[in-house]
Amino acid sequence: MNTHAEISTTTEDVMANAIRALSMDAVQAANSGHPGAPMGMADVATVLFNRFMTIDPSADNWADRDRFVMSAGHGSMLVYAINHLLGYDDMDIDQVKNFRQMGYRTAGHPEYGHAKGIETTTGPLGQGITTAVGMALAERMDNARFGGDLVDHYTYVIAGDGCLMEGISHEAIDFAGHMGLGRLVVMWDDNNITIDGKADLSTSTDQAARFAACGWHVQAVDGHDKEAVAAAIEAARGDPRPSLIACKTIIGFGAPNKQGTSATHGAPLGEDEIALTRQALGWIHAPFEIPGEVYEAWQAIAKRGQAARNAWESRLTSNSAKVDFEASHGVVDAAALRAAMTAFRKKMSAEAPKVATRKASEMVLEVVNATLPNSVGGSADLTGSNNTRTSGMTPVSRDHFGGDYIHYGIREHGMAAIMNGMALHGGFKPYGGTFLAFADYCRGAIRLSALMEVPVVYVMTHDSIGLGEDGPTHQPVEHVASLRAMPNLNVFRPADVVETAEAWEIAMSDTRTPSVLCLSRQGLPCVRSAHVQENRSARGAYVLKEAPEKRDVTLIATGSEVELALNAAEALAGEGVQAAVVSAPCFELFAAQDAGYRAEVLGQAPRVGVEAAVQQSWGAMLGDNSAFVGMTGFGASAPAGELFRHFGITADAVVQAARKLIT
Ligand SMILES: Cc1ncc(C[n+]2csc(CCOP(=O)(O)OP(=O)(O)O)c2C)c(N)n1
Repeated sequence: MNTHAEISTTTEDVMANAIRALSMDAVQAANSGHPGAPMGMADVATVLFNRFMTIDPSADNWADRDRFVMSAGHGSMLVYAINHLLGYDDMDIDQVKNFRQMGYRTAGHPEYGHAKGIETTTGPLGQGITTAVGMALAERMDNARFGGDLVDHYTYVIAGDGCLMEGISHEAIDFAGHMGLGRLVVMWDDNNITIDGKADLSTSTDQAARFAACGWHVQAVDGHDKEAVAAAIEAARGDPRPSLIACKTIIGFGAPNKQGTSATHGAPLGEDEIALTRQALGWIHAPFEIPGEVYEAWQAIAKRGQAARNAWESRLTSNSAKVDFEASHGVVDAAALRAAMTAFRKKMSAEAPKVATRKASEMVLEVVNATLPNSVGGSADLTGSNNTRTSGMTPVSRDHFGGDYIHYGIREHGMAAIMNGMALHGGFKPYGGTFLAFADYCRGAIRLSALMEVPVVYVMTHDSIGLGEDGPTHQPVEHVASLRAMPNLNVFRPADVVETAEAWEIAMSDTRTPSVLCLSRQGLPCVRSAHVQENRSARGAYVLKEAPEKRDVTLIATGSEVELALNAAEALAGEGVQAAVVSAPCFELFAAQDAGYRAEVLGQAPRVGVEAAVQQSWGAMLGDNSAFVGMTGFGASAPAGELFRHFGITADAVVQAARKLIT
């Protein structure tokens, strides 16, 4: 491994100043952005990359690269400057000059998928450090499966005061310490500045003591003393615990009148201050002009990484687990999953069990987990309620990274971000559970799953007042609608065991869209007892029961209310009313169907929607001549059957609503 012995600090000073210059000039050109953090952390980042990082910009997805996460995402120019200097082929100087402009990769905050070398989207403070915990966990788990010849890398994070103040950071550091994630190194930009002024306006936490209490290795250094920083990173790498390095820095380092103040945090320095900064740093070059020898110094890092990757490729070629390694880091074997799920559905349709969809989900997962070797389950301390652990799964622990089930503890937000990190790292297909009512606790990270197009699966059980006695704190009412409001998120609410299997097949095969499965606590009859090859849920909604003659009304329902709609249709038939029943397990997939299919399913007749939740999100399903049977406020604490009657979500209510519409 590279050592720091032969590195000239003079060169590193200039390398760091190149980050500073690009950052202040790009922010000035954009007339917006955050120069302070990149200028303050330029020395730390330079030492990290120059002496420790092993990455190959010509193979940005190389599985065994070190991961770097800029958790303080507002300091995005640090990432763009470094990636430009390293020579990533999609980060030319034009990208830097057009920081924050439409059509360029240099977005306001680093966005995964926009440019190479961005390991995760950051900006919402606290997400990066927690996502990095997921990456560091995945590294150890992958290492346990394939050994150090193929998996042997570090996850480095730069986090600011903001990241450490966010609540999610505590979930992250507690979990990482408990798991003993020794390959995780967090460099805290300890500059005591946030937006409103000094960080100590709003915090008095002894961060070193907090991290130490969570089982971390903790050091503090002057973040502008490169040898001290290097020694600390060296020690961090050698310690079996996750490491915090508190780097005392000056925000906006180099700007003579503004450094050390919140004025540098999130505004251009201004032409005059920039001119003075150039003088102070001894940086004589024009904006966006980088001397050849500075590029050379940075690109030596890339060359070193390329050599390391070539050596790794040779090791992979001769490794007996090559095929398995590549399969686990590739996309899910959708054909195998489809075959297994189709056989399972056929069996279920024949047996037609009445089970809660959370139980159905467990039955499905037995097959999913047997079919996909790299699925990793978990729950935020609700394993027995979420039914997420299947037979043969073993818990992951600091002594057993070979496990495949994660006890995330009571850390829903952390769980969601950690799953993002595992999925981004590669090698694993994570799913994790909690109660649907606590989806809001995960929301910040679910939003990043959706934005990054990371297809993790959220198992959200106890999906309505149907959970009964736990009462309104635990009864989701607005959650399904609010999740449906999120772009690029598939929200499934399956009606029975067959739809649950269909939902899982779609969720686990997807390569770009995360899924939330909303599952019932209460038992639900099998409404799909006639087997068909087709995965009907893939079209989002479908006619479950057509009216024998021309439709008078279409009843549209999801999840537990499909049973009610079927009963209502039968009652209406007794009165000579022609009612069709549409099951709509996934509104998003339905919206993606062609207009002809949607019109055929929804029909011309008046429509009644039924869902034990608020009406919002039903607009496109219902149209004008329609009614909705659902919730209008919070639930209550009582047995489930009583609650459905109390809130008027019954087959009888559906019948009445239909009658009213058609007379
Ligand atoms: C969840 C979240 N809340 C608020 C913000 C807005 N915000 C961006 S940076 C920042 C202050 C961060 O302070 P610090 O981490 O110390 O960064 P520095 O001032 O050192 O650059 C805030 C509040 C955000 N990006 N994310």
